[in-house]
Amino acid sequence: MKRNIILGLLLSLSIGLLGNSLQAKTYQIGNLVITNPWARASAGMMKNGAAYIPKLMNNGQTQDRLIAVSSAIAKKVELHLSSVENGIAIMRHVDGLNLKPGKSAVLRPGGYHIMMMGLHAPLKIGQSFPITLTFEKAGKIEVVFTVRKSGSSYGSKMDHGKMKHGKIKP
Ligand SMILES: [Cu+2]
Repeated sequence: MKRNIILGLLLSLSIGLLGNSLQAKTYQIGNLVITNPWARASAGMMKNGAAYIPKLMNNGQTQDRLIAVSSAIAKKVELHLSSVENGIAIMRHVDGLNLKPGKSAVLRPGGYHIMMMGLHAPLKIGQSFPITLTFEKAGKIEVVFTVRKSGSSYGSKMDHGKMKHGKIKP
């Protein structure tokens, strides 16, 4: 009888731990909430990588703006926007991303993303690394991105690696 109680306790404890690991990973700075940041695993010798934020919520009353991204993971880290022009998928460097009050923005494959050019090492599944995000009003926050398999439920089917770069501003 006593043993069953202990087993039950252990079971609920381990379920609790499992539940925690499946919970959304969130970061908050001021009125902004950043949920589940992730990066795509890089294939072989690929020197470029991309990082995404499925949900970037602005709970404030005023607009904010993501104005800079930086990390020691690669030689150069920039905010990019992918689009399709004349049937060709391209991406270009953008100055920032507006975050409207009461709305959420998304950084995803095929849209806005953080581009890492000249990775110092391949991004392997399960690894994590920091990127510092700078917002016009809320300020700076270091966020940890988890490396996931490309084509995971976090992404889309669009293959970033096959894209051509548009003009990149200095
Ligand atoms: Cu890009």
